[in-house]
Amino acid sequence: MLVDLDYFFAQCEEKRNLSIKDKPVVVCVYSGRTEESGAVSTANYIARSYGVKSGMPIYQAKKKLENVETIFLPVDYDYYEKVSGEVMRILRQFADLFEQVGIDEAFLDVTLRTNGRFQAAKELAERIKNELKAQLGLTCSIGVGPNKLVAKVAADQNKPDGLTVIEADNVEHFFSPLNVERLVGVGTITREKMQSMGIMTVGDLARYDTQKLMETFGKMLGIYFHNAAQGMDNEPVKERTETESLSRIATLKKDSRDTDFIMEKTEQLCTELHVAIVDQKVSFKTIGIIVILNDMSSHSKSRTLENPTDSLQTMKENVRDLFKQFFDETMLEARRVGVKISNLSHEKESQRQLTSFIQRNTD
Ligand code: TTP
Ligand code: MG
Repeated sequence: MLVDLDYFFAQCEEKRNLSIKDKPVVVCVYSGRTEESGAVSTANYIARSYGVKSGMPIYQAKKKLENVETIFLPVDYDYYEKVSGEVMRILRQFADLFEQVGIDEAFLDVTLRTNGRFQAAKELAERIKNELKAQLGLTCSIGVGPNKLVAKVAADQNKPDGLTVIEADNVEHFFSPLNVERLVGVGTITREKMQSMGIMTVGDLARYDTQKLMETFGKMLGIYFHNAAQGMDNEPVKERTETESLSRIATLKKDSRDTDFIMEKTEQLCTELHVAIVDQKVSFKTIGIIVILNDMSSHSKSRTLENPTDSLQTMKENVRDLFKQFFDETMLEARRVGVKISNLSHEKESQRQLTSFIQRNTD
């Protein structure tokens, strides 16, 4: 399934200020040249009903909303990132395999936990919607399908607050009347080109001569369009660690080279990191410390373990050792200290489930 948050940046703004919810809300990227220069990042659905869209110049949006009390706000990426983190943390719990694809979108492979049953997937999607609503007060649109492409197109079908389930047998029926630009990878230029070839709908594209598609768009894209138009897609949901490493750093209450005093602060950092890795189901193999000394010079020291682990105890022990070693080599005091883990790997749980699933189904 694909989960896509509705009018995300504007919905985040509504979340922190409920009083704007019943008004048009337009989130803007101000370029700073003049007071009104810049573009619309996104808008809530009330503003959209006046014709406001992502990418539109701000003055144009203002014109469309001329006599309407409208809330214009500047983008606040840090805040949206934070909300996004909370959303993803919830979504991840519902997936066998999880792949975030944008600030407000993620693919969830739920094949194992639903035994491949669409009815169960639909119920799961409803639970996800309820959970996001209850915990964060946010709405999303979900598409469920036999593959990523169909799930994505389905998610776009009923917005906002939609849920669209397309079973394998229904893909052709669902896809063929759609305008071609609904397909992932068909932008304005491609759409115009296709229209000039008489291809208006996905069905038209599905029936179009593959050879000619390849001649017009190149071999790779031609084949892609041909397959995509039939709803065919074999891309797996790819688990990935968003970050190669995770770190936390903090300022000490006073400059120090006392390992016990430093460990008091550092143990907190370890605990924070531990929460993050348990959450993301990752293990680390390399652990390091970061030290900024009172002469403002910055240092790091790390060691690589024999095997990956997610143990908090191991983390703390190694960090303490590293600090001891570090202060053997310097006379200065630390001002800021940090912990960094790298060489991250996903725990094998999803892998194991997948293998047993494949085995079960090929027996
Ligand atoms: P989208 O998911 O494409 O849009 P949306 O969440 O605002 O609306 P929808 O209900 O249709 O899903 O993009 C996610 C965020 O990315 C969006 O809230 C703001 C940002 N964005 C831009 O800044 N510029 C753009 O042109 C687009 C499309 C999105
Ligand atoms: Mg969205």
